[in-house]
Amino acid sequence: MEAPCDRFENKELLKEIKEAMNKSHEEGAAKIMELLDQQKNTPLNIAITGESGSGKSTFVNVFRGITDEDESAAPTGPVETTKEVTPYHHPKYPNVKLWDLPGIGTTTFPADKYLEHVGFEKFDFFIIISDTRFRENDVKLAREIQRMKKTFYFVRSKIDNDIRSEQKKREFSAEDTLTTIRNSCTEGLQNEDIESPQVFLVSAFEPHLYDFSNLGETLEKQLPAHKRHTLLLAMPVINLEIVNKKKEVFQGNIKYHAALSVLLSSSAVLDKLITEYQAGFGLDCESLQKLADRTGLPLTDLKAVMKSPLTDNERVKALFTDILSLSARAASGAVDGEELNFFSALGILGTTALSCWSTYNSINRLLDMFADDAQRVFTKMLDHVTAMP
Ligand SMILES: Nc1nc2c(ncn2[C@@H]2O[C@H](COP(=O)(O)OP(=O)(O)OP(=O)(O)O)[C@@H](O)[C@H]2O)c(=O)[nH]1
Ligand SMILES: [Mg+2]
Repeated sequence: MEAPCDRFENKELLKEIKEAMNKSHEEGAAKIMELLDQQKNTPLNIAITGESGSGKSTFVNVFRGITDEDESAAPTGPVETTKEVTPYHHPKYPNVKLWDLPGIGTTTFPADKYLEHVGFEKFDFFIIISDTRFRENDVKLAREIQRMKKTFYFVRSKIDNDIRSEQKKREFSAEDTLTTIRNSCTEGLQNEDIESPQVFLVSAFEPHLYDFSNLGETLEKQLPAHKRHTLLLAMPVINLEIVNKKKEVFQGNIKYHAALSVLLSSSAVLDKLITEYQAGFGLDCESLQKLADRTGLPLTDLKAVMKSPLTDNERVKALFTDILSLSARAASGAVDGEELNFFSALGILGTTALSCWSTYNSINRLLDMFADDAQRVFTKMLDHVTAMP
């Protein structure tokens, strides 16, 4: 599998940076910034469709890590609400949009006209949601999406309801219930000539359970490399694996940030990076508050497990300066040529490369701190929700 950031391992890009570096450090820095910005602004458009009441808008909100009560939430409820094609930005990554589409049955369009109406070309993939077996409209739509050479995934929603009603039976097994639902959905779709349908059983109220993680993993694997990191950063933290993957995405860029911060000798690079890490891991004040609102876990309990200072970038930077001086001392003794190779590949040499190297180490430790916090916050949240009656 390709690494999430392999666009940046592209020799052409390294060459571009090196050429700019040969002109001047400023031009080199500007080139690195341009490429980082390009990467950050990669658009990802996800279409959420399905019949009325199936849970589309709720899914849109969960994916964006917000509650249905949030002022930017897609309206949800037992009466029909999604009537227009509506994009919802991810709160931290405006380049990521979830499009809440009216169910095909809510419109008067046949499947082909429906796809035209919603502007199918812009979507990276479709998620077709149903809270029962998939019906005629879902199948027609899937066929049409396939004809348009686009990808679709089936989400069978509200699995918590199924589990709850089955639990009342004497011979209850969650595993068997899930297998039965999964097989019935898959067979139903296969009978309608949908080849190897990808079906995920999801509860928007319990995204850490059932197939939400599998869905995320599948989307990630099947997206083109340059979109993969965009998805990973925007994904809500629903398991510890996602924390690790987000960390890997961030790690892939550290050398560029280290180079930038040295070339520009500006603390703004670090400021931005801290904000990015907090946003990606959901550790900024706003995301933590939303997590608290969603789970009923007091914000103070979440903050209590964190080691990174929450809002105060000055404190993070002070910490960083300490780490930096430690790394610099270590670097003065023990840097070998190989460790500096990636900076020389960018066209950065000599003592500047040494500075980049220690900054690189320091940012790595900073990232460790945020990733560890994200793990602790997630574990705390999970302990809380699993202890709930
Ligand atoms: N138990 C349970 N209820 C859910 C889940 N997802 C959505 N619901 C509920 O199902 C109802 C409909 O959800 P919406 O998200 O508004 O459905 P929609 O597909 O956007 O509906 P329209 O806008 O009418 O097309 C709401 O009352 C939700 O709270 C879920 O995973 N579990
Ligand atoms: Mg809706």
